[in-house]
Amino acid sequence: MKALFGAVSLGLLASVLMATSSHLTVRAAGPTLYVDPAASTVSIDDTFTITIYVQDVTDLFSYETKLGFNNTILEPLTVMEGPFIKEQTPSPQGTFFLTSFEDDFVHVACLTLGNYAGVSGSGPLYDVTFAVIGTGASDLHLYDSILLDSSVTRIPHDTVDGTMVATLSGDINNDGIVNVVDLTIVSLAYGTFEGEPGYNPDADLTQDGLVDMRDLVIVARNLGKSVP
Ligand SMILES: [Ca+2]
Ligand SMILES: [Ca+2]
Repeated sequence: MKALFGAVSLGLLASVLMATSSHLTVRAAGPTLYVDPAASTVSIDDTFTITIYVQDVTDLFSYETKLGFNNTILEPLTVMEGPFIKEQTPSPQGTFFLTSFEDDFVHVACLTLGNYAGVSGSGPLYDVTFAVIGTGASDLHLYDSILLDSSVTRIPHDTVDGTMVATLSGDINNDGIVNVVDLTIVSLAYGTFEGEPGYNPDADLTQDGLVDMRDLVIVARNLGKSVP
């Protein structure tokens, strides 16, 4: 009975691993810096946050990265150090975390204070929060990255960029402005369920199969906004 239970558990584990790996196909094994989420869709005038992770690193003592973005769409607001080194370092002095906002990239460096071992494994290095100031697509491009171990040796690694798309939420007819035309399109479909006559998937902004007040509120909240 024990053997049978083991076999079933392994089968379940294998299917869970397969389901998980399908989301990780862009990253090979080995030390990698990557942007999470890999792809985002955000409305203009909102803020959004991405996290830069390190994967499968050994003895990470310090690092430096640049994160490039399209400055007609994004404006960086804050950079926050993540827990990967900060909360796992054996150094009682902790880390020193530096950021600077340049025209079209965020420059980050972080080091362990004192002669201590680095941190191994995978985890978040830092978060960047952006204001969305325009519509369109932007790469979130990791480049000029340096990972150092505690003997000041460079750790070879891959980088995987992210992307984001900024839209004007509530602009149902896609003419670059949210106005009474968009409100009226929602109104004409108001109260309809998916599959019913009159249901308009474009008006169902929440994509929950019903056009109701929640959809109207999204348009109303963005009334007057336009693409610059
Ligand atoms: Ca419109
Ligand atoms: Ca809806």
